[in-house]
Amino acid sequence: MAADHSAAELRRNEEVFLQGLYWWGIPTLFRCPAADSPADCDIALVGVPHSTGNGTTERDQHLGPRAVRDISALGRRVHMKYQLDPWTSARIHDLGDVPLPEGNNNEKSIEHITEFYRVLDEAGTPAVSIGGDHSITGGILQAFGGRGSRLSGGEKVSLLHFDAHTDAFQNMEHFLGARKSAAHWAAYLVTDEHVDASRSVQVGIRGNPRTLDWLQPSYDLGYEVVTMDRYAELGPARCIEIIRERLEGRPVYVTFDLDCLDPTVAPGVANIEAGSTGFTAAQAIELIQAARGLNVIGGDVVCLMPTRDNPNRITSMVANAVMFEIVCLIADRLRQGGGDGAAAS
Ligand SMILES: [Mn+2]
Repeated sequence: MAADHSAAELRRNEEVFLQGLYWWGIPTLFRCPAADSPADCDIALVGVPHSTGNGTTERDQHLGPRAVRDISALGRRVHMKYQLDPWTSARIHDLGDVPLPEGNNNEKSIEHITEFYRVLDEAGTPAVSIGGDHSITGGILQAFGGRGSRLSGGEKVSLLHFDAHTDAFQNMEHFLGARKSAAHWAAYLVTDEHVDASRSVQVGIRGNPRTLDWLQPSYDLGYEVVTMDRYAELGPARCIEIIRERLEGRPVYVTFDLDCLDPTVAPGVANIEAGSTGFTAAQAIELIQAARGLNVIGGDVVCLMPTRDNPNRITSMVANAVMFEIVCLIADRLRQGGGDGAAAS
């Protein structure tokens, strides 16, 4: 049966087969080579094991990167829609986890996150990260967006922000003592000029909040807000148009809070919204793909709560699948000759 394959080919096929078994070998992200620096790297994969920016639920979000690493080899796939093998078309390395020696100090940890990503920004290396609570996006974009940033060409970044919540909380200066918190990041990144809200979209916002004016901070900051109700009204095609109209021609960052997914799809998340239906994986991925061809300089997947996941680890697997989509957005752009983020804008 295998007569038309050489012995060397068969051995190579066995190696590739083993690489796709999640329980085999060393569990780097997507079984990419581990590296200490962004040298010779087109796309960096990073874990951000940070929990102290939230705290309103169980505080196990720092376990997210390890949980995804454990099953990540499952996601070493090719992208059929894009006809893309990102693992051979781009040099993608696992840069490990951001060191957070003062993990119980949110403000210090956000600074450490920014320092880590500044090294990637200076190298012009886009990054796809796994958190960690949503405060990590603040730390990352203090390095990737705005004045002095190479990846964004010194511009403010446009957000494609998936979430059940706006994270633009401003009623209190802190959240259980955390200032650059998981609830504040989408506000202070705008006022500190790292994000251009007028060219950003928040999508998937849902549920009954605690106050009637909870969307107002997003509107005041300038965000386009596509709630789940509005998504249902407009339909996916119109939502994709809205996303593209806002993001076209801008440096784009995709941030994906897993709580935008329905709890039946992603049960292991921090601030679960059980009372109203969230996205299916296919609906969310269709909207992520709206950013295809745009200058995507990075992205993250946040709020995974491995200790609350199903025994089959479905939420980790969905997190991995969303990371894969963001990796493929960037690898597809690089394949089209997008160069580094600084050059492509
Ligand atoms: Mn969030």
